Amino acid sequence: MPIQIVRNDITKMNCDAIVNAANPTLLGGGGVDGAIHRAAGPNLLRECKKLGGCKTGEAKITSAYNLPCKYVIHTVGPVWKDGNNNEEEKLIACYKNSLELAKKNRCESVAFPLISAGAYGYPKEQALRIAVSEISRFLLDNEMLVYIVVFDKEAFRVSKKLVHDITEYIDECYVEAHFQGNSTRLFTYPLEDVWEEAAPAVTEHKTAMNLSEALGQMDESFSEMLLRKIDETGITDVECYKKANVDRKLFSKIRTNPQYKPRKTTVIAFAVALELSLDETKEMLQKAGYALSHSNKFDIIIEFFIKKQEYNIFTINEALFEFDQVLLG
Ligand code: AR6
Repeated sequence: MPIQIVRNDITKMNCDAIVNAANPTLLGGGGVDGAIHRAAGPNLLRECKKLGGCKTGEAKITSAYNLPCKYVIHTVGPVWKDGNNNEEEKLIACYKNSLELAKKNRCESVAFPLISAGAYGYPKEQALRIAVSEISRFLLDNEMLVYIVVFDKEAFRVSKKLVHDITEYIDECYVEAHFQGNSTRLFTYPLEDVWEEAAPAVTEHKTAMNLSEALGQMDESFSEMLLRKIDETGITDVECYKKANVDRKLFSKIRTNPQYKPRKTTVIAFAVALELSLDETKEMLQKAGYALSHSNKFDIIIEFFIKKQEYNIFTINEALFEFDQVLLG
């Protein structure tokens, strides 16, 4: 998954480079800067002293010494005043310059903290939005695994309104599932979803027809349906897997093996990338042996977004993260 949002201490990240939210002196400080210097040991400060500081929005690279990564990329975020002092532009530059520096140093994986979202006071929601959109932009033209490391859950709050809407939708769906009696079992197994649609109050013949039609549909595998949908939608393979937040290697495995058995989150990621309707999403899931259930929070959140035709995978992942669910891609 090219962008992963994880909750961790960045000094524990085992990747090629971690990014430090530094200050213009590059001589250490509090927050993530302090944690990185403590974990790296005094040689990091020794090297930083030779760099002659760093301007806001720019980035410089050093070795990582005692840290588990190879490099530390130091960038200086803007201090938040009121949003009218080019704060956004400067924060965008931090991500852009850090990623370019990582690329120049052949890093395959990089971890970012939420730059400026601590002592520098940038509103966390906006800081996260900028991080996600700048990293996504970079990944359109580059292959890299980029982590956004969130230290505390409070730093990662999706909009209250969205949380409220999702919570309401989850409640509604649970109630609906409750009134359907045995629906938990019915919804749990993929093939029983077929029965859900085929069984009620129809003749045996009709039921058999529907079932054979449904089985007929299963002739097309997940991989075949995915490739067909990509063709129909007119997007390129690259656009599709990038939008799905899926890496190139996984996509090529799916492409070359018509019987590839993807994870459920991968199927949904592609459904979102292709902006499939809810019915098409269910069809694609079914081909991979999965279903959407109303007794499962993850599934309800996915349904919520697809029904709203909100297909930004990062927004969906932020919401899944908020509700402690596994992420897409
Ligand atoms: N791992 C991951 N994220 C962390 C960690 C950690 N170990 N520690 C804090 N964060 P901040 P800034 C999060 O204040 O706003 C320093 O003194 C934290 O929750 O570290 O860019 C520098 O020297 C927040 O979301 O950086 C500068 O003077 C995010 O990292 C100034 O602070 C950034 O918080 C820079 O301020």
